[in-house]
Amino acid sequence: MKSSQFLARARKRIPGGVNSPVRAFRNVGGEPFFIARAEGAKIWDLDGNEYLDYVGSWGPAILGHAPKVVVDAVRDAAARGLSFGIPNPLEVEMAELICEWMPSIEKVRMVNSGTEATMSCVRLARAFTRRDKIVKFDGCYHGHVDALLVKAGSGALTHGQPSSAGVPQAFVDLTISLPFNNAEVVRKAFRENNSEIAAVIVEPIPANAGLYFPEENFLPVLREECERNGALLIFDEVITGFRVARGGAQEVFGIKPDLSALGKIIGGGLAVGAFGGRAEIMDQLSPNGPVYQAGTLSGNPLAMAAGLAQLRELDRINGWKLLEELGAQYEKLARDAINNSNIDITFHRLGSMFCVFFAAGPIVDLASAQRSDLKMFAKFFHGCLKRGVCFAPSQFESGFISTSHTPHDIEATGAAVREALAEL
Ligand code: KE4
Repeated sequence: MKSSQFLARARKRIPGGVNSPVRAFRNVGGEPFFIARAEGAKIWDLDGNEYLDYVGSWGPAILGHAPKVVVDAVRDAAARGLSFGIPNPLEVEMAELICEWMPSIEKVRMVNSGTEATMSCVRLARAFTRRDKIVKFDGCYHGHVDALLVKAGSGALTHGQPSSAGVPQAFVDLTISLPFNNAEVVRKAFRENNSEIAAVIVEPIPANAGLYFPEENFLPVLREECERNGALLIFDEVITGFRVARGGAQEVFGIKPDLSALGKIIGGGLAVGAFGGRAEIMDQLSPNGPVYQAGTLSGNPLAMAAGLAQLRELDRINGWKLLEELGAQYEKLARDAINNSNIDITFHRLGSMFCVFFAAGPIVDLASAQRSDLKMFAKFFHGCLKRGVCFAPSQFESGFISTSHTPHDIEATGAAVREALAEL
């Protein structure tokens, strides 16, 4: 069966035909294709098309698709049992690796998605501080947690519902969403709410309204203000963790959060999240403390085997160095194509993450990202797709290069981008 036939069937039994909204192509038009298989930097759809893939499963595929070390590890683990609900050695090895690579994390608990990770961080912070209010930033996306679906990014923004229906006003009232990169507004929020703010949660490098960066003083001000007011600083590193550096964004910026949320890469493509931080905070969790949090499949051996294999391979090949080289090569080609196009475009890249905004810069927050011309982006997306390059089907996402991409793949991508821009 072809993609269109599966899509017709899917729409009958799955809302929008997809199990996650951003896959629906609503922001770019057209119909999503269905994957037949994926390997390395490439994906093939049911209709016989081959693409160079920069969605990368939205971050997990940092080694590319079906890396041998990960597939072998999953196969070996599966032969010994799929899930036990009884402690297994691999979850200890994963906890030790995370704590070694991210020293701000003294204790960590595995969960099954980034959403569970951020949700658990919020509950823990509220219990530890005995406060209720949470500060987040417009356009940052932390999963579909009720408390955080306020002016959220990613699919919520893509589909025009940054503040979701179904979240009680009482929850919204406890969430303060501020513009990113505005230190004065953060200070003001603490002055106005200081004894009530439990935590500030932030994507240290926002990647869910497109990709943009913290200005020099911004993250340090968050750290200072939380310290001064007895609130916790939560870094949502579900995307940036182990991607932008071995120790994530907290290593890049030299800032120690009180709690971190992780996901994506640590699962090697299987469903995994994790949250961790200072032991005195984490020990508030059941069974040691009064904060309940649990999960049938948390730390299951398959997901642990996949994540450990991926992280260890990334370290063995010093993947971050290769990703920087490939990213720099792509940036040069993309900037040449953009300069050649005479279109208002802002290109952002950090390591293997990149984004093409169809708007003049500077782009430093959600408001500036929303100046982007979504119609132009849609044409660009399809122009690249028909040339065999698959970017994220939304202006408000980031692209991901993997260690499986080759310099030749990057050259071909640069050529497709140049032609797609010339066609606009
Ligand atoms: P999950 O619950 O989707 O595993 O993770 C939620 C999450 C938390 N924090 C950050 C910074 C995230 O980016 C995400 C999820 N990312 C989106 C794409 N930007 C997932 C793609 C999707 O929703 O289908």
